[in-house]
Amino acid sequence: MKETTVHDCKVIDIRRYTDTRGYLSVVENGLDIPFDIKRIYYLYMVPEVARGAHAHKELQQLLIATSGSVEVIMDDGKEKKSFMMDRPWKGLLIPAGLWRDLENFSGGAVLLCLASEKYDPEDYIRDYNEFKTYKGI
Ligand code: T46
Repeated sequence: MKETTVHDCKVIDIRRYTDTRGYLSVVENGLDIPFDIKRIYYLYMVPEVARGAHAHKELQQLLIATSGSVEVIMDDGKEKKSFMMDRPWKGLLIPAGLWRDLENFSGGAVLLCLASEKYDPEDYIRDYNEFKTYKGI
């Protein structure tokens, strides 16, 4: 996890089915993403503030802006990469060991997160210097 870089983040196309009634997108365990989903949560009614500002030691995630748009800035301590999540069929796969900042939530944005682990406050690194030390930088 300590070796992951921003280049290990991947935007994937989420399966979608459409007909005259609109769209349906699906993420299924064992089929669409490289981890089992143990938890889901979502961010919404976010005012003009930044969220995130932490890294996870073990947690893997898939982030989907199911409505509106959100900028996700990934950081491996050496390099940053920005992902504009603005389509409900795009998912950002985030491996463990990377810092993330969530910025520029549009009005009405909903950011859905599918997570590989249950909630564990011990998995968070919330201090950037500590993160750099963790990455051996
Ligand atoms: C992440 C980004 C995208 C819980 O009690 N259980 C949970 O499963 C989660 C995710 C949060 N919480 C509590 C802990 C805090 O008191 O909810 C409060 C807000 O959490 P946090 O400040 O971590 O929120 P964000 O938006 O900065 O980060 C969250 C996730 O925590 C994080 O894993 O990657 O969304």
